Amino acid sequence: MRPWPGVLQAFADRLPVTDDTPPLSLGEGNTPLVPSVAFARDLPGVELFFKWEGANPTGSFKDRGMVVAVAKAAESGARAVVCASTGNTAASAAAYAARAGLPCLVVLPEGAVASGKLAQARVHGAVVASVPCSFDRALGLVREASEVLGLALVNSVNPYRLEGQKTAAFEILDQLSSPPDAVVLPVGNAGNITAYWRGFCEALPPDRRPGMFGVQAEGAAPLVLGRPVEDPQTVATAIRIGRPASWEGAVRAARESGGRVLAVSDAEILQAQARLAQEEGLFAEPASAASVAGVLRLAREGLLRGVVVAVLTGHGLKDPSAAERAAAPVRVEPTLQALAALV
Ligand code: AN7
Repeated sequence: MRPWPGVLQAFADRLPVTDDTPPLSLGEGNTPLVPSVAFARDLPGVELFFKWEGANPTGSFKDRGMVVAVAKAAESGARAVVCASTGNTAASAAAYAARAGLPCLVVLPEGAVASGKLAQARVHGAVVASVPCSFDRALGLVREASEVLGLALVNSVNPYRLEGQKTAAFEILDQLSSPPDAVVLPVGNAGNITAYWRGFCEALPPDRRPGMFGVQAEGAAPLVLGRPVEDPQTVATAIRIGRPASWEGAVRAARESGGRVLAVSDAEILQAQARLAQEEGLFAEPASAASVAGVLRLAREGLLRGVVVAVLTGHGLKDPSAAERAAAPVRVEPTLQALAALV
């Protein structure tokens, strides 16, 4: 049987792979680029696609970078991997560490991680530490811990993470007949927008690169405010980050590409999430829906045209609270008549 190809296999020539890098894969990457069927009337002059990163093995884009970071950790003989996380990084680190046979320690901000992500970290056998502080402080803590305790840090400050994540840009170029005009994605710690921009810069000459538009939540928008946010708040817990580690990378991506970073409200995020689910058939988590809220906002301001890719970074099943806002099941008698009355 041929090995199931993942990011390390598909992009070996564009990643820091050596003969000693273990062939780690859960079949990550190669995610669908789904054309929008529902938003056309809101978006005159725009052709919208969704890069459906929820289709990755652990349900988020994190798998692209994590497979590289964990493979390189194993290659270097690391005794364990460690990360701080708003949830998806932890889920991905736990899964890839399990597969690589490495112990994994994840540090999560207490009470601020969606239930599905916490379940993933636990079920994959990571040691899960819940700390009563923000993500930003937890990241500071694991940065120190990785140095003092000699653990491989697999947050996106690890350069292998961004190397792996840039492969999403390569895929988008393979999936479209010509480069998109704009790419819109949610921004938390700002690793992903930095990685996409790197990918487009490696693959395209300057005049063909898309505008990069980063979307933050209004209550957690340090890049829009131009200063760190001490107590970030948003329903999109994945991007509840006040001091992005890749701050400079995000600013540079937006500036050099002719894009920008904007903020949307929690109400806009939840409405976009519901529309994605009900009109497109895509169940994305709130942070991912922020990119669609951003597309709608940018279009209203006349800032988008042509082919636009909205990155849906994570699966909605990770955070099932959306179902509680949607219509509840109706209890009916088990009869044909009762069902007929419903449709
Ligand atoms: C679904 O898991 O930071 O700007 O610790 O889970 O690269 O941080 C997650 C971030 C967007 C933001 N969408 O990406 C973590 C974490 C989803 C996310 C982001 C995250 P970055």
